[in-house]
Amino acid sequence: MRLHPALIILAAALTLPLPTLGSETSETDLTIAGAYVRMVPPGTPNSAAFMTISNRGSSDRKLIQAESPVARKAELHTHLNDQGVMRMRQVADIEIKAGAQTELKPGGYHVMLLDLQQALKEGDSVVLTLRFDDGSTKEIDAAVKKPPTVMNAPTPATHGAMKY
Ligand SMILES: [Cu+2]
Repeated sequence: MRLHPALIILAAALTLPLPTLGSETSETDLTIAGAYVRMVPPGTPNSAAFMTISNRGSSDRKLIQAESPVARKAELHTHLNDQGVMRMRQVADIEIKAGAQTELKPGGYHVMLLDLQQALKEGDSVVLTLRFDDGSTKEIDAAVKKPPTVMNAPTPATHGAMKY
């Protein structure tokens, strides 16, 4: 049996890797959903941002930096249970494993917004810029929301483990 030469060429072309497509998809391997910033009473110096980061790529990624125009400084934090007391601690990065997702949520990882430059009213939208270890950045809008009333999460004002 003989294949038509044109079919052979077509088959070869279909199996060729497409390098430009590969590098484009690495830009979009990370998606961010459900981003919000905790509404805080006026005069509160700090707040926090939460979201779910999904990594559809084949390599582990790390969130390494965050910034926002509403805060003088943004840090990556986690919560640790220190002998029954939940304390916040700064971390160097937040990992998002390949094919998995990492949730930033009250009581866990969060983007700490320090020294707020403006009041955060419910319904406001806050711009966050997130930088990842592959050099990519994402700019997202996070809605300002009231904290869930069901849980007794520590507020930024009781941020005992941190020095300013
Ligand atoms: Cu914090």
